[in-house]
Amino acid sequence: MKKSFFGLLFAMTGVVLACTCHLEINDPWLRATSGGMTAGYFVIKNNGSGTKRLVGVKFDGPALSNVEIHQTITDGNVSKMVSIAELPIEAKSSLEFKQGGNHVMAKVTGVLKDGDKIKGTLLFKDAGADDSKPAEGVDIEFIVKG
Ligand SMILES: [Cu+2]
Repeated sequence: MKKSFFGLLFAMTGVVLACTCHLEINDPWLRATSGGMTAGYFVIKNNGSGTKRLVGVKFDGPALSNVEIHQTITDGNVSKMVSIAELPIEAKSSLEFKQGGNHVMAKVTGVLKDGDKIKGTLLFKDAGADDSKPAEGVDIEFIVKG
């Protein structure tokens, strides 16, 4: 059952990547747009034994800039986005970036159209690690949808 689920996921996205840091990034995608801003989504799975922190996101190439990690906060009927420096992913758990929740926001130069692929890197640090230590990068490929 589990195997066929991941088989399906792989068939859908073609992108299920793992690294030696025990992190798995599934289904990374970006919203298609003809300019302005876009939002990026993915699911981070921490298969390791310690908490990891997502501390940043980078995109290759000039199309996306001003990248921020956003959280959506709902107060009564009003939703707003706030920029957040980092998010923890506890050991043996997942953190989902999804519409109406956590997302990566970036300024778009040019057009992002359905089916485009954009490479990027998620940057992680161990919980409690010295902040002067460099982040660990996990390279992924976002697929543009919309
Ligand atoms: Cu946002």
